Amino acid sequence: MTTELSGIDITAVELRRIELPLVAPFQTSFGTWTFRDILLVRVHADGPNGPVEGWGECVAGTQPLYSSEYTSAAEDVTVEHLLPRLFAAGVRHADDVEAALAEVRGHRMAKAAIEAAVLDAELRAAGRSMAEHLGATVERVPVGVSIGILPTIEDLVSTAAGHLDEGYARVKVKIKPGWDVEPCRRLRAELGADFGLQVDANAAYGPGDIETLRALDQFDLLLIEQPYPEERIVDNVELAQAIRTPVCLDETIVDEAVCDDVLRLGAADVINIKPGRVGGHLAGKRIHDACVAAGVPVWHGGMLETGIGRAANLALAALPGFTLPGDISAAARYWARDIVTEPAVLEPDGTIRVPDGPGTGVEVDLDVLDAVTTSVHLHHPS
Ligand code: SMG
Ligand code: MG
Repeated sequence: MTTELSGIDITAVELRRIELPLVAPFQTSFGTWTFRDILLVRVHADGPNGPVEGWGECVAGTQPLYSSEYTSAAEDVTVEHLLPRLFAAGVRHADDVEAALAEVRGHRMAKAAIEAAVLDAELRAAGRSMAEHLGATVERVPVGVSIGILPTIEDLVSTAAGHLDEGYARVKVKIKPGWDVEPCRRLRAELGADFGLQVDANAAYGPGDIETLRALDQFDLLLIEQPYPEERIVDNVELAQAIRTPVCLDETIVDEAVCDDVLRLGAADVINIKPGRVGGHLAGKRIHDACVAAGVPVWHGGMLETGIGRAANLALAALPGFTLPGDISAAARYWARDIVTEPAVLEPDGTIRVPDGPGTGVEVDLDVLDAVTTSVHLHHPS
């Protein structure tokens, strides 16, 4: 990453909460999401050629169920602890956001949204795309779709078949104890041996479940994602040795240091990168680089983002180490309407185009956004 960008002077930061209904309920081992309650960060700044703005999306959920972070906590820490430090440090470059906020522990999703907004504004000021800035090597990225736990296995088979017909490069199925081996068996029996299939447990299992997890080996899965709780790193080493299915970590990888431990211990065969979870797209890029150096494949996760967050994710997912399809689906998979930016669409070959305009390359539709906004506050330096 270079800092040849000339920087911006931040004049104000808008924090906006929006609420968007999902097109269908999304159930995981930890709960069901029917809508998204999202904190957006909008940076207003002066650039070398005049005023610019940039947007960042916080991926925290309404409740602290996927991780300890949640939307109201992200808003609170941003107002009380992060923006005062951002302003006091006089940050002019996205590269400097992480250091300015470092003394606040954790709260990576909140920090990531601030960094994303500063980066978007700085790149728009420079007329440069986020994809190019991060080091993208492709113009389109292969994508899959993540399917929640459904009322019946028949529903799952027909939903998966529908997404494969649409052209998605693979499907990911949420699992939990009691909804694991049989759903996979039926998917393989009815949809064939050849399509890309992976599963995500969202930490619902423990070492006592190893026989169930080994039973999944027969289905030739691309990977099993986050079988055990976030902190159980050594148990993952044992699991990775005990089963054939590649073990992937999501929730565990909260930053570069943990990723380093995981790589050194051999606790994962594959790493899921979510910029929000690791504190930003710049940290996400560094984790990508570390995984590439270690020979460990990565793929881009998703947090049911709007077009704002998804555009930034597409830029990162275009880096060369992202060799597996991402959880970056078309807008229509998430939202019945909204849609706060031009919608991401699935290409017939199972890819989504990486925006190449300045910053994230998408424009926010303020009329649509205003209609779904539940609160908005403007914060100024000093
Ligand atoms: O954005 O398509 C998406 C969702 C992908 O399954 C997805 N995300 O653990 O990977 C994961 C989950 C986290 C969100 S669950 C509500
Ligand atoms: Mg996951």
